[in-house]
Amino acid sequence: MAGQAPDWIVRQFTKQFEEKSRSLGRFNLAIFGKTGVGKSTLVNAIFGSDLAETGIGKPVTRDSHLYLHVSGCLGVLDTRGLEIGRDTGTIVGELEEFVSRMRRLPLPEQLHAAWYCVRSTDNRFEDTEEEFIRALDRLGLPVLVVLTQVPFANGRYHPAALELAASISRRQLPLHGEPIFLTYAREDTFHGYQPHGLQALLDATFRVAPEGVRNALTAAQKIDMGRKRADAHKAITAAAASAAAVGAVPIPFSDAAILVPIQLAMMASIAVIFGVRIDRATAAAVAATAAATAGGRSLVTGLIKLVPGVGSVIGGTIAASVASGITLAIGESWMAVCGRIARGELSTAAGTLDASAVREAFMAEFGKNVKRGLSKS
Ligand SMILES: Nc1nc2c(ncn2[C@@H]2O[C@H](COP(=O)(O)OP(=O)(O)OP(=O)(O)O)[C@@H](O)[C@H]2O)c(=O)[nH]1
Ligand SMILES: [Mg+2]
Repeated sequence: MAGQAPDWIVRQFTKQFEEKSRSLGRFNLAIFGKTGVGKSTLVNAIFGSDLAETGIGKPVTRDSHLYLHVSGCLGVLDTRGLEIGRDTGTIVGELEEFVSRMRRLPLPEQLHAAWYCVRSTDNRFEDTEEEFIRALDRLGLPVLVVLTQVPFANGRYHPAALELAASISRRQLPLHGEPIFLTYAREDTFHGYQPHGLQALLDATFRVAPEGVRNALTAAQKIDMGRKRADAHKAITAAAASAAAVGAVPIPFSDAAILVPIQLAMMASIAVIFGVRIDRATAAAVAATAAATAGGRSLVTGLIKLVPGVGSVIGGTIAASVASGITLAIGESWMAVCGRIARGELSTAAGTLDASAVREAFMAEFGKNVKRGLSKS
C-alpha cells in the first residue's frame, strides 16, 4: 500500500518542490582573498561540497574575471586569474560594473554579502587588502573579514592569530559592527584541529544579509539545523491551519483531493529548507507516504463517524482537529527524515537517496508522531 502512489501525487509534489525552490530565491555570497587561503574549503564547510564538485562556475560576462557558481538557492561569486594587491583596480572595476548592472535586477540576482578571507598563518594584512575592503563597502556590499586556518588548541587560539585580528581591527574597517572572525573550516587529523568559528560567521552573515534572502540562506547552509527546523515549523503550522480550515467545513469532501495537496506543499517546503535533492524516485517515495497517510486520515474520520451522536453533533470540529493533527504529524515526521538526509543518511552506496529507506524512515516517524499530533490538536 505504501509502495505505490497515484501519478498525480508524484507530479504535484515535484511541481510544488520546483515552485518552492523558485520562490525561495537565492542568497549570493561574494568571497575574496588571496589564492590558497582556504576560500573554497570555508564555503564547502558551511554550504556543502556541491559547489566545489560542480566545477568552475560561469564568468558573469564574457572576459570577466568574476565567476558565479549557482547551486539551488546559493550563489557564490569569486575571482579567477586576478590577485588582490596586484590587480585590485581591475577587480574593483569589474565588480563595480557587475554591481551597478545587478542593482536593476530583482533581489535574488544581487550580491548580498562578502567574506574577505585572510589566512591566519600568513601573519599579515596588507594596505591593498584594506583598500579592497573599503572599495567593497563603497559598492554597498556588507563585508565580513574572516581569518582562515586559525589554530585552536587547549581552549586557546594561536596568539599570532589573535594579534593579527587585533591589528586588522585597529584599521577601523567598515564592518557593520562585526568582529574579525576566527575560523577553521576542515578537521586536521595530524594536528588534531577541529573546525571552529563557522556558526559565528554564519550568524553574522544572517545579520548583514537583507531580510528578503534570509530564508534562502537558511536553506543554503548546512551547519545550523536549528534555523532549518524553525523555518520548517512555520511551514508546518501554516499547513496544519489550512488543513483544519478544510476539515472544519461540514460538507462532504474527498480527503485525498483537498488535504493531500496541502500536505504535499508543506513537504515540498520542508525538503527545500533542508536542501534535499528531489529526483523522480524520491518524489515517488514521498508521494507514496503522503498517499498512505491520506488513507489513514480517511480511516480515522471514518471511525469517528461511526460513533453514534458524535459525528452529527461535533463532526466538523473533530474532522478539523484530525485534519490538522495528521498534517502536523506528517510535517514533523518529514522534517525528521529531511534532517537525516541532510546529515548524509538514507543514501544508497552510490550516494543517491535510497527511496525505500526514506519511505520506511518516514513511516516509522509517522507512527510515533501521529498520536501526538492528534492529541495536540
Ligand atoms: N585542514 C584544513 N585545511 C585547509 C583549511 N582551509 C584550507 N585548507 C587547505 O588549504 C589549501 C587551499 O585551500 P582552498 O580552500 O582551496 O583555498 P582557496 O582560497 O579556495 O584557493 P584558490 O581558489 O586557489 O584561490 C587546501 O589544500 C585546503 O585543504 C582548513 O580549515 N583546514
Ligand atoms: Mg578556491
